[in-house]
Amino acid sequence: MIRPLRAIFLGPPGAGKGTLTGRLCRDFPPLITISSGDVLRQHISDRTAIGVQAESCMRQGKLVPDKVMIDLITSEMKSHGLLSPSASWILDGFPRTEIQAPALEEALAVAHANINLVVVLDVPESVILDRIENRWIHEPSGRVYNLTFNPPKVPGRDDVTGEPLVKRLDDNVETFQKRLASYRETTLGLIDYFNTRGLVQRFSGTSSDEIYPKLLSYVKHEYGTQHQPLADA
Ligand code: G5P
Ligand code: MG
Repeated sequence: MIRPLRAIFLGPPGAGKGTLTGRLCRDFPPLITISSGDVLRQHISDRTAIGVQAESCMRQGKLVPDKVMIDLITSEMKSHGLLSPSASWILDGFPRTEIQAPALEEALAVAHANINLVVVLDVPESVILDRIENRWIHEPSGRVYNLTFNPPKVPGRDDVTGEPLVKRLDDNVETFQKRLASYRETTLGLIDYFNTRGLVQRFSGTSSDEIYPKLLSYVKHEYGTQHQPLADA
């Protein structure tokens, strides 16, 4: 069996989407992930027009308008050569509304590269607030740290570049509650949308270390002969 992986990752804020997609890309080298949040943060840092609009939405825990996100992520996929039947990729955080999903599927249908997996992370809300308060990121790469779970080797510095780590503008209790509400209101409906096509696989747990071996084993089993995994867990 040789099958490209074309996956969407869904889950509440702080569920570990970035952490787990990062591990899969490490273990399946040809795999590429695009995080919609990381793309937006890069625009904010570059002070583009999209960045200015996104910053205001993110500060309020609101979603960025669908049209902006659809154009942004499909052109990002295009520039990475992902609109092709042979490419393997994971989208983290996009699509997340019932308007974004069919628009993405339309672009993928033209490229004969339809989504073949939707991963839903079930992590209890009670454990994720604490994660967010302790999160630090390396903005240019999107690498994510947590002061207790995976602290940087040198405090305040990225492990790879040594550059300073920063807090995300939306990682505070008030905005986090709004992000959670937005997830419940919009993204939960999307899970039903993909469920009707038989694409959804749920992975549950209270820790990324508990979820990752299950995820790795599934991906290895379904797609593993094309991407040789480097590690078992
Ligand atoms: P984002 O950037 O997509 P969210 O809210 O969906 O943001 P977030 O917060 O990035 O999701 P995550 O990626 O699921 O969470 O989680 P993560 O970063 O891997 O882990 C969270 C923290 O926990 C990290 O510090 C990590 O180290 C730690 N951690 C991981 N596992 C464990 C564990 O097992 N134990 C412990 N103790 N810690 C752990 O979107 C942000 C905003 O951008 C806009 C919206 O405004 C959105 O609010 N946006 C969009 N708007 C419209 N449409 C879209 N498609 C949009 N995409 C983004
Ligand atoms: Mg993330």
